[in-house]
Amino acid sequence: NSSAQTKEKPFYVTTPIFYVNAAPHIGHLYCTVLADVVKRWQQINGREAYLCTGTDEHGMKIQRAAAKEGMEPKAFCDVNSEKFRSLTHDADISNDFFIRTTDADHKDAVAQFWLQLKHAQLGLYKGTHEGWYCVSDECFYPADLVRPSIVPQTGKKIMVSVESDNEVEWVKEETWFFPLTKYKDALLKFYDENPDWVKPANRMQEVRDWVENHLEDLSVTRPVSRLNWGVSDPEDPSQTIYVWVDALINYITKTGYGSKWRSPTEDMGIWPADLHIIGKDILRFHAIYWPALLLALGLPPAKGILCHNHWTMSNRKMSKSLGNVVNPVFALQRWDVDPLRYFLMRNGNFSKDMSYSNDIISAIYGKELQANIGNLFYRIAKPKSAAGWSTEKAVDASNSGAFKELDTIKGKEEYAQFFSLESVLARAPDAFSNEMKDYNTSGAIREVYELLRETNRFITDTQPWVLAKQTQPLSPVLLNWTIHRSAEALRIAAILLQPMMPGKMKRLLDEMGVQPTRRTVAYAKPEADDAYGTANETKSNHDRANKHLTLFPPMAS
Ligand code: ME8
Repeated sequence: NSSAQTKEKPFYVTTPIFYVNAAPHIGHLYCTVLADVVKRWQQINGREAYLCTGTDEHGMKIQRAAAKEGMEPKAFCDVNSEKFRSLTHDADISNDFFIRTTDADHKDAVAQFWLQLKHAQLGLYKGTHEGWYCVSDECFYPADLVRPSIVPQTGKKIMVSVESDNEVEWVKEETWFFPLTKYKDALLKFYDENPDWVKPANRMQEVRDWVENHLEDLSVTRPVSRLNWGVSDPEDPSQTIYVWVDALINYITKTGYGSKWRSPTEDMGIWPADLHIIGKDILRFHAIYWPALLLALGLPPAKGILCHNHWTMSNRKMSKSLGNVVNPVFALQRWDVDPLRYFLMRNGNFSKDMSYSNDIISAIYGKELQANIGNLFYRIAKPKSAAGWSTEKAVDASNSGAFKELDTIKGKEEYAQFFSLESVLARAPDAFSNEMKDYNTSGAIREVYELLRETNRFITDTQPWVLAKQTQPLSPVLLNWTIHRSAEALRIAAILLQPMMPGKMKRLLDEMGVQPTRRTVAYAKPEADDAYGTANETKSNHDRANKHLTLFPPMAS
């Protein structure tokens, strides 16, 4: 049938795969939560979606880290990879795949990709390579991008990368080369045809500048004498494949490359990815090397790259090498999963570095989660016997056309406050979606925050608890109207915030009696759902007020 034929390819989003030389930190968690939010956003927009994350386990950096611990590399990787895997679980990440580059299917995919690359028309060639190699960044730097430095503790003179400040060492060796310079025109053409390929735009410009001015052929193996922890060239076992080539291929492994497909004439499953989410530190690998490698095989690159900035502690990039890291496991325990996810998505951005601080999280928790969402939830979902209203009755009143009675007072100055929520209620859902189109979670959250703040203000102004006791003819309908508009705002906000706070928003929507099938973005507009309400009257008021209605409990400081 034709609908099956035209069925949209599922959305496929990826995170970088993380080095296992040390335990995860907040930066890794941020990127993974962002990818999860993107995936869940697609899902509540009705699209099938997949998320791949995992760990990068080969290469010199890991080989040395394992040796330092006196461990076999694989055993070392097992221990550290597990920390990343359990973090995805603890942070409620809905990843479909957790890839390890030591997985058999991945090593097989790398070997096949390698052979295709070697025998491609503009394929690999062998030569002598010399240059400055940085083990910490796992890449060579051109001579104009290194500088002398001194190790403060020892006074030792070393050379470091200008970009990352990490130590570089001079190496000269026989390796295979990828003729990257021959792909210059193809890359520039690709960027021309896809001007928004890398977001934000200044990052696209950086990539372009690099391709125009700094392109060099890429040394893509290391002699096995120097590096044996990796995938070796099946035809030339004296060479181990460069860890970055190995790592980038992860994005196609789980789509079935090597096992189900090898060329674009076959069904590539969920490839090409719709979005690679990466930090600015690894832009060049993703925006230059990776598309060039795929172009060499005639395969399509991902449809887009989202490049985020870094979390800092005391103004320095949080990094495993520097040791100034926040342990995400402790942070999750301290703040709980959803509040931490909310904070990361609220303060994450693509234009400047972001500072991590418990004081900031604490302030946001109090002001936005407890006093705004939590308070509105408490006000709206109060049991009717205590408050004199119910959302169920309010929804019924809306369905029965009772609000038509209010037509007579619309536009009258003394009733203005009753209609003061309408404009923001109408605007917020689209505004949220627009921000999410650019993956701007921070802007999206701001829209919902504004909606809920206005709704709390609306309730304070209209005083439903007073209306509930009044006996004027319009009082009952005004009461239902006030509760209905407030409940709509809360229901819509909860639907939209599901990707950021899946657990808390599920509870909120459950308590409001919103049916599970009515939690998609299509329902996130006023009057889109005509059958919900806090019908749950069986629990004692005390119980509900003190326990069940506290969405964001007080934090121990
Ligand atoms: O580069 N703030 O792995 P990696 C925000 N294995 N995000 C941060 C961050 C910070 N301070 N520090 C790290 C590698 N990240 C390679 C990737 S992909 C085929 C191979 C995040 O463990 C950010 O997304 O160093 C960054 O790009 C990534 O972790 C690098 O993780």
